[in-house]
Amino acid sequence: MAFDINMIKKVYAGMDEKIKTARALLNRPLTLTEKILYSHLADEFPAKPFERGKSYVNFAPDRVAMQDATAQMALLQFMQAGKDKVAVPSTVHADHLIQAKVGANDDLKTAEVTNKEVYDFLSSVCNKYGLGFWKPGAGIIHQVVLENYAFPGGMMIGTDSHTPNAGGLGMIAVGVGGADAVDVMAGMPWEVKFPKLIGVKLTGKLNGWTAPKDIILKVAGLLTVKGGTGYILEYFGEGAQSLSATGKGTIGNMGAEIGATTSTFGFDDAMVRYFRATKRDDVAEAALEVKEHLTGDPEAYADPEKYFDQVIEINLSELEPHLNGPFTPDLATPISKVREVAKENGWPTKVEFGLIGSCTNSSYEDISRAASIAKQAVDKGLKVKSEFTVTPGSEQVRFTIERDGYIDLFEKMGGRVFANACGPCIGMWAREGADKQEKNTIVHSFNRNFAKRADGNPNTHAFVASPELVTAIAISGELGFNPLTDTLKNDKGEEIKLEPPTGYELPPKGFDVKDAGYQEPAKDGTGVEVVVKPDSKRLQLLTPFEPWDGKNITGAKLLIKAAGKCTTDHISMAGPWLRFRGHLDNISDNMLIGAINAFNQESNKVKNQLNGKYGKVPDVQREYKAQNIPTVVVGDHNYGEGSSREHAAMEPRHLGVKVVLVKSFARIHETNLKKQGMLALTFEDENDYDKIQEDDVFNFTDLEAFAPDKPVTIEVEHADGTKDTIKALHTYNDQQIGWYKAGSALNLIAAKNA
Ligand code: MIC
Ligand code: SF4
Repeated sequence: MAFDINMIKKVYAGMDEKIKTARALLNRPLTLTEKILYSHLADEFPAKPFERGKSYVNFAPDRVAMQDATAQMALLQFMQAGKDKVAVPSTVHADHLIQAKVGANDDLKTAEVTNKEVYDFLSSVCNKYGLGFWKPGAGIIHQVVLENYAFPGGMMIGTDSHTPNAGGLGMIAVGVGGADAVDVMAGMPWEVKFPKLIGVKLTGKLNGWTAPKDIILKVAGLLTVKGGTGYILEYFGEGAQSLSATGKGTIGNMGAEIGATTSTFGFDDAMVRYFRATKRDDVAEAALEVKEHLTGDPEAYADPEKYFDQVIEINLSELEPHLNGPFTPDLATPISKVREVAKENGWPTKVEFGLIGSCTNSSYEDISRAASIAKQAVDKGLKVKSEFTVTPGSEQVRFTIERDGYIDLFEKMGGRVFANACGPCIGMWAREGADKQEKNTIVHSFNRNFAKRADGNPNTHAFVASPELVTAIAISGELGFNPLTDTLKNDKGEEIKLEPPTGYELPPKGFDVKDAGYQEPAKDGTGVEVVVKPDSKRLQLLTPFEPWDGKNITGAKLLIKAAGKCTTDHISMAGPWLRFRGHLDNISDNMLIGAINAFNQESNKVKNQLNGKYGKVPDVQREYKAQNIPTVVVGDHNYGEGSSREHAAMEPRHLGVKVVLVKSFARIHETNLKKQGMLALTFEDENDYDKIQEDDVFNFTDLEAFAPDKPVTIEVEHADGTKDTIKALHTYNDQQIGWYKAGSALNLIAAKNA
């Protein structure tokens, strides 16, 4: 049911020839990334090698995966594309909409009632158009993909920024917006700039308390949240081969936190073991037959400086466990320094919650290692000081860890198990007392820790660490607790030192599951009815966006100048708003409500230039829209960092914002804006950001000549009558200018298939 071995064999059958051609074209040995990219070209081989970071390339991905919070909008768009069936194997995963409150069973039952309309919609669209549907409770998209679909040398896109999790099994798996997924499902290529490459050489071996998570926490500290933008990270070396496949998945997953396009690893024994354990011996056999194509050429790894644009080397034997945070995933502190740094920064050191699991860290290895720490607490009479929760990544993992006694153990330690879903990781956490907005600290093994993300409280300081370290810290209740050196007092008053974690890479008794939660689509879906009620609050059919009138934009007012970090969580918040992910007008009421207004340092309070009054961002924007007045959003660096949610681009489009002008963009968000027919621009001179004032009006003077590589001129009129003329850059190629002209990329597809 789950995967298609013939599709995989077909990919492998073509690889030999394509890789030979690519080697001849580049006239040198190849990295793994180049092998996978060049064997997935949608068009003929080019006459010259692609230029990294410059050439736009059309690729032909093997699969598409979507999660429920993004699939709704993607599928609503697909329904407009005029196709009967998806062109490549595709799946939808119901994971984001389940709220974590009481515990797995109750929460799942509640979700099935509250989200019924959306689940019915997803299930029927899947059935109609030939997509596999993983029902609520089946697990989190990235874990389910790893267990069922990922394969070395493959290429996949997914409407979720953590899709690169599948890089753990040697895939090029990339997070995209729904409109990109629609292209591929409609049988068109997926376009992306040929990435630059970072080689990460891992030497030595993890030991003691260090886990794969610490590798990516360290890398995030080195590269920062924007250091990976435009890059694929390729991990290699003996250290890489010593990691489990799921450990590699964790590293790939969190590549999203540094903005990387994806991360990948060469095929190795750990992957073979994982395929066998997940009952995919045939994938292992097929991959073994072409194994030289599924890893980089030895020359590339022997002399990485020549093959990669940047090289990082990490000695795993010396790596320390890390805690990253608060409020940003790249603030990396080795555990031995946390106490000191926390004091300097005034971070609350009492830990209220330890949360393990999520798509990032819920493998059998993670859980068994964390459980070995929990067991010591139970056996040695240590009272657990923080609350503790576990979110399994899939039903298969949950069923297996329950069978092997780990759930029981966590419960004995005082922990709670949430449903196999995103839950607290995405603000779907009904945390008691969060509304009081008290300053507090939590530690989790998830990937993101932006303000308000887990519980909606802006004062929650969230730190990211490995599950084993989170468990130890939860037992101690103290942020600075260093299990390598510190002791804890037990109920008899004895000083106890925790032993380093031990665990199993894979379940010794194999994986097991009763009902994995998969729904196979109907063979012939033509008769399946898809229901979207006209008065629904959660689903709304889309109306195509207006095409560009071909004229310069003039008289555009500044809606907001956002200061500092403006992630997709600031632009289109998740948590309670997830319920409107299928209803563009309703979700637009969250547009930019988290962004900080540079003129008053407040969120959701901007000046309405029509009456001088301050109002909520969406309200003010709706007033401009009502009067047909175009507006501009101005932002700082790495604007739109984080999620793939295209709502962050569709909401401003729907409400009449015309331009987003920033110092720099995160990759997925920039593409999302382009696809939805918005103008995504960057300041040629970053300092021009400072020239923008609260009452500014923008006139574009040469947009009528919009062309690739040609900067755009903007006249900025200030309230005092003075003017500044500034230049803005863009990265639109001819095709993307076509989207802009048509009003959106989808308008073009729909016209073609009409
Ligand atoms: C996230 O981790 O932020 C999410 C929620 O999974 C998002 C997708 C979404 O907003 O639906 C992502 O990472 O792309
Ligand atoms: Fe879900 Fe969190 Fe993973 Fe996103 S990062 S897919 S919200 S578990």
